[in-house]
Amino acid sequence: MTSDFQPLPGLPGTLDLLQVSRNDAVVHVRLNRPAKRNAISDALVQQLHTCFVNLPEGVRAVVLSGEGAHFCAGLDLAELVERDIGSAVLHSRMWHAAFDAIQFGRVPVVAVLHGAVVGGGLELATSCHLRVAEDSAYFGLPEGQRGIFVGGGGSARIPRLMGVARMTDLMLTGRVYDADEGLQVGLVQYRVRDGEGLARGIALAQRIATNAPMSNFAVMHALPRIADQAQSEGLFTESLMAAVAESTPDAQDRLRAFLDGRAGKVVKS
Ligand code: 1HE
Repeated sequence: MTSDFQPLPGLPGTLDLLQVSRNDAVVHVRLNRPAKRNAISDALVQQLHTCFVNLPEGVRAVVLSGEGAHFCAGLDLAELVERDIGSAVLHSRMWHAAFDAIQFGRVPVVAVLHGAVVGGGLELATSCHLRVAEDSAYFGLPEGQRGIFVGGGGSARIPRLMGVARMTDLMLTGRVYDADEGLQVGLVQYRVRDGEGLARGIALAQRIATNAPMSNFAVMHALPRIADQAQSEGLFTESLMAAVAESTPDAQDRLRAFLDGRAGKVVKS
């Protein structure tokens, strides 16, 4: 936890596999199972779900990171017991529910990635809205080697970022991308040095938290759906979403502030 962040009380249930802290409008969720490289057990996936569906009022953005030397080693292979087909489907659906609560939840989530971001760990990272990679981060999908398939939404989310051909390569050959390759193929949007990821993630989250909530909602919920629609339907959805956003008092205040010279200009960063 960074010094400005305080433990966030009041979330339901036991969240012993997460460290959850808050500083004003930003919540920091840290995977906290370093002895197992933050491998995602059933308990951890359920705790992620509980955490993200119960974010308190006033939270505007989340940073997600991992404790220890790695962001996340993926599915807890020790729990990969023999399941009948029905239970296996439900197990995957449990992951989908948790990661949907992140992607289509209340607020944008910035993932800060270091070390292994593999298998289900990459599925988790790609359910977030922005990804910051430190030098040490690397990305792989060892499911092929383990004799299984992705089950946490990876087949839907990862190709949307880097394409089916690249995902096929990672899964068939065990190829691993380093942090620079992750940036190059579109898996991550920001690259920083080791140890700088959290500060960058928090700075991004604080910036995101200043946006109008309805604009953030539109980006999170409308943008990916429009990308999945045919152009005609997409344009119609866009018009509806634009009208909703424009009609909020927040939008009207912000537009007035610009016209009155009280709002910042767009400048080169
Ligand atoms: C684990 C897991 C795990 C570590 N499940 N226990 N994921 C994988 O195939 C990745 C498997 N893990 C690794 O390749 C390596 O552990 C790492 C590169 C991530 C880290 O290496 P290292 O040297 O830092 O740690 P380690 O010594 O390998 O592991 C430390 C402990 O964590 C050790 O347990 P210990 O009791 O012997 O100390 C490991 O067994 C344990 N551990 N990773 C269980 N994944 C919804 S479908 C998703 C499908 C997938 O995610 S498939 C990919 C699974």
